[in-house]
Amino acid sequence: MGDPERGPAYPRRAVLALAGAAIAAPVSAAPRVVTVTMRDMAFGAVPTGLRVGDIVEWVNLDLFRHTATARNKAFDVDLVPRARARTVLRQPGVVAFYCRFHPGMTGVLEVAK
Ligand SMILES: [Cu+2]
Repeated sequence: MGDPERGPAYPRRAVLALAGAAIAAPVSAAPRVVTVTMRDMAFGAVPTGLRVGDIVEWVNLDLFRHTATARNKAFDVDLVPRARARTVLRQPGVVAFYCRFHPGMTGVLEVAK
């Protein structure tokens, strides 16, 4: 009579321990990956709510080579057509960026702490 009840007790304890570990993990610290496109000679919409540690993936969907160049030199990504690359946002602040080949292409990232 004792054996059938004991059997399942061990797996159940293990499951509880795993659940506790999951709750303790710093879920809010996970960086976000957002996408900014280059298409038709323009940058696409820049997502809001960016924070330090988030990652921007620049995606060139255009027929031309473009760069995403920060005016404060925080990043400078050079992309041939169909290429993509990632930059990590390491500092808070407002960062204006442009394309070195087409200065009319501009955008702004707002990064919170
Ligand atoms: Cu360009």
